[in-house]
Amino acid sequence: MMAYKDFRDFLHTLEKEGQLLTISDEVKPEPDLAAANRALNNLGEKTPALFFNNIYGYTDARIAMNVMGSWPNHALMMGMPKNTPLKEQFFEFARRYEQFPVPVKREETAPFHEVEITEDINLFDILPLFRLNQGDGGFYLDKAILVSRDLDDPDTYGKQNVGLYRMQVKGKNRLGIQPVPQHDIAIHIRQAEERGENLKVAIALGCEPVITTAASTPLLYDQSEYEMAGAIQGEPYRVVKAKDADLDLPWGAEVILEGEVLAGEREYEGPFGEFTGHYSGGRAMPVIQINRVYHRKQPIFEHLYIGMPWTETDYMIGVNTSVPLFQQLKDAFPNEIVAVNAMYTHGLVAIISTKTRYGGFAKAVGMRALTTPHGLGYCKLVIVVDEEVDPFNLPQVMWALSTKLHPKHDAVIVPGLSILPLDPGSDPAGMTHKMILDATTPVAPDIRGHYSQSLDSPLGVAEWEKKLSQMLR
Ligand SMILES: [Mn+2]
Repeated sequence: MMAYKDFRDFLHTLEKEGQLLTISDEVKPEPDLAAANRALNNLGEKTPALFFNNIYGYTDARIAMNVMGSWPNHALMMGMPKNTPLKEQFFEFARRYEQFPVPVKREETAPFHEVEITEDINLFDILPLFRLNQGDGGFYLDKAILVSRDLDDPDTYGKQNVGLYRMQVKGKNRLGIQPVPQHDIAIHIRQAEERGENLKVAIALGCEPVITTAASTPLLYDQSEYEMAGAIQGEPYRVVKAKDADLDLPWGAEVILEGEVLAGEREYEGPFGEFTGHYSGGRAMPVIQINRVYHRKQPIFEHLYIGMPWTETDYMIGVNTSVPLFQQLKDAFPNEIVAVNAMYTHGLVAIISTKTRYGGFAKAVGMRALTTPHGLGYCKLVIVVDEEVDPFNLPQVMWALSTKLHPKHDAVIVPGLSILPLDPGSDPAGMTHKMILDATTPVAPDIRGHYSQSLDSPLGVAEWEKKLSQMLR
C-alpha cells in the first residue's frame, strides 16, 4: 500500500471513496455531535466518517468523527479496497503483523509546527470540546495517543510506549488520565513516581489511522508501536522529536500537547461512558500538566463516539485485538489454530477456530488463550469451534454452540482470574471467573454424542457461488 502522508490525506481518501459525509448544517456541540455518531453507528457496519464544519459557538472549528468506524474505513486504513470482506482484512493484517519491526523514518520538522503555544495555554480555546454521553463527568480526549519512555531502560526503542488512553480535560492546561494496570503507561508512571519525578509525555491528536491502530493493539511491552505502524503500512513510519523530552511524535498529527504526569498527584477522574456500554464510575487518577502545544493552522479535531457496541471503538480494536491473540496461539499450536475473532467488547468474548488433535485439545487451546497478555485482562468467555466453522460468521458459531456443546462436559469455569476493572460484572472490580465453551466435535478418546454423519453440501456449490455472484452483480 501507499502510506497516508498525514491525517488529512486519509480524510481525502475517504471522501474520494464516498466514505466521508460532510455536515455543513449548523450543529450544537452537545448533544448533536455525539447523537449523530450514535445514530450513525446504529445504521450498520459500512457507514462513512463524519466531518462537521459549522459548529455553533465556533467560527472555524472542524471536527472529524467515526473516521475508522466501519469495515470499509478499516479496509481503507490498510490501503485495501473498501469492500474487502472482514476475514480477508484479518488475514492480511496478520500477514503484515509478521513483517514487524519496520524501523522509523526521522524528520526534522512537521506540519504541526505551524503554530506553537507555550504561554497561557488554554485547551478550551484551542480544541472544540464537547461531552459524549449524558453522565460523562467532563470533556474527554478519547482518540489521542500518548507517548512516554521507560525510565530504567530509555535506550531500548521498543519500550517507548505509544498508547491510546482516555484523558479528561480538567483545566486550561490540565488533564486527568486513567492508566489501567494491564497497560504499558502504568509501568512508566510507577517508575517515575518511585523516583519522585514527573513523567514527560507527549499527546498527539488527529493522527493517521495506522498509528492509532498500532497504539491500540495489545503488543508486547518491548514492541514499538511506531515499528508496528511501519509494518502495517508497508513502509517506515515518520516521526519527529518532541522539544521538551526525548520522545518521538507522529509526523502527520494535527495537534501535539507536550507535558508531564505530576508525581504523586491524584484527582477525581470520571465517570465516563466506556466501551463496555457502562459508565466507569469515578476514581482518583494521575494528572498531566501541559507545557507546550503545537498545531496545524485551522486544526481538525478528531474525536470518536464510545458507548454500547458497536461504535468506532469496536471497529478500531477488532482486528488488531484478534491478530496478536491469533499469533500467540499459533506460537503454542502452529499446526492447529485457524483463525481468532476477539472483536466482542475488546475481547471479553473470544472465538477460536482450531483443528483438534485428540480429546480435550480444544479446552487446552481455550486455557492458553486465557494466559496470553491480552487474555489476562480480557477473554472472559472463550468459545472454541472446529476448523470448518468461521469464527467471524456468528450464525455458524451459534450452530456449533447449539449442536456440538454438551453443558455437562464442555463448559469449563476457572475461578478467580484477573480482568480489567472496567468490566462491570467483575467482583470485586478486576476479578472474575472465566469460562471456556468447547463447541468442537468430540474426537477420540473423547467419544460422545452421535456426530458420525455430519452433513455435506451438494456437489458443485463452489461453481454456483461464482456464477450466481456474477449474475447478481
Ligand atoms: Mn507499548
